[in-house]
Amino acid sequence: MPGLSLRIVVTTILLGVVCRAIAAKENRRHMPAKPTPAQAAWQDLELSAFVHFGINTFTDREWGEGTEDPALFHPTGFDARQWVRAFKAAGLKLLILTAKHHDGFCLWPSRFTEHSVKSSPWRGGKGDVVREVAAACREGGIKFGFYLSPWDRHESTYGSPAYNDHFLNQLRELLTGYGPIAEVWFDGANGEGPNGQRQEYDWARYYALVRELQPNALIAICGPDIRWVGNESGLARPDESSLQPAEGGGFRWYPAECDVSLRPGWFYHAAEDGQVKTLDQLLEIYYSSVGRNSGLLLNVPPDRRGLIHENDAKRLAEFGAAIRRRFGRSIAETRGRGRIFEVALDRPTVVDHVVIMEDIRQGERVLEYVVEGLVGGDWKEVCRGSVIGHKRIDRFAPVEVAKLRLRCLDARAEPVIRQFAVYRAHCVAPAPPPVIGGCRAGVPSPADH
Ligand code: FUL
Repeated sequence: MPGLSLRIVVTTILLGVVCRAIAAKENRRHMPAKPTPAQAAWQDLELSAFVHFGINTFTDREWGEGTEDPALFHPTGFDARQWVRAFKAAGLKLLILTAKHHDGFCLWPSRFTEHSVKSSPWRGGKGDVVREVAAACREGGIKFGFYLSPWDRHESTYGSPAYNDHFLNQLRELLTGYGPIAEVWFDGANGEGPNGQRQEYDWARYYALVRELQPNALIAICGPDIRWVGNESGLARPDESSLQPAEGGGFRWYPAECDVSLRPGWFYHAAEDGQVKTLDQLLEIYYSSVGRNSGLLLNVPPDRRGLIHENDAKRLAEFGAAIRRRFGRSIAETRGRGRIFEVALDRPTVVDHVVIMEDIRQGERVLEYVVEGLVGGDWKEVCRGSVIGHKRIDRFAPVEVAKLRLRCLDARAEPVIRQFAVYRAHCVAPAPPPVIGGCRAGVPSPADH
């Protein structure tokens, strides 16, 4: 009967609509927020390079006064391609350059100030560090972004409303002249300008300009897309979550970034050539940042030649090789949806690491998990944790297992595991890195950084 089949079709459609509405409501209840596509892509990068380079490189300082003579900026062998080669050896996938630090000296020939590379003897005043670095990144297949300090100790309008226009002019130059920008890093430091005045930063206009001119760029630190982890040691919390309390209640997606320098200072100082972090220190940082659901932004400051110093380049290569050695090839892995994920090994095998990833595009679902190994017929716990998020790396004392399983003990919604992978890294599993206390959670205010 056509009438009956029509009723069946209509009922089926209605049921489908109702079910989808209920599912969507459930999903909203359980999944307070999800990443934007750009945030999810950024979390996949995991490793980025921070490059502090500028007038301080030539004055041996960390913070310039703003009164430095631009003629001091004179790298003798500047080669951005050499930077990119060194960073790629370490597996770094994005480079963030200090286009302007607090001293106000611009690494590009800004039309809005004379305090820039155009007043320096480098490349006869025709040079543009930002252009060469952006081009080297494009050529090398890594992403490019910039740090632009709102605090400007040189600019005479600093401390007045006119400075916000000046800052926006400079921001516009960087956002329009150098191709795709992956990340804009706004440092919130706000000291006195040349007139002893402080500035009220017009963040809303800064953000609007980035959104307008580079909609795929993420705004970090004093910005809405990427959060400062709260220290400069490369340490995330064991339960570092991308779900953070939002102003006005609820949650927002706000992943953490750990910025840390390969050397004691952010800028290059010859006296620190012997203080490049050791491979073990770097690996600890990797575990406590990337291994804890955070991005690692590793600062590597070029020297006065305009090159990554040999000691740093060597360490970067060692770091990349160590990561590849440990995590280049898993013994076994699985993925999927559900609560329990099991991998059977061909034969009893010694293992010492697991790498767990959620499909964060579906949100951060897991709240508590345990990993167990089948040892002589019994399931024995090897590690446990709470947040997984984009990536969680757990290491444990080597143990011979026939099978390994991940059990999600608590979750906001059905876990979607992108990867549960098992490794034998052949390294002594050191004591777990320290748990940090006193770190700020949530939204950094400009004044905090
Ligand atoms: C801080 C700055 O004052 C430091 O010089 C450095 O740039 C660091 C990454 O951020 O706020």
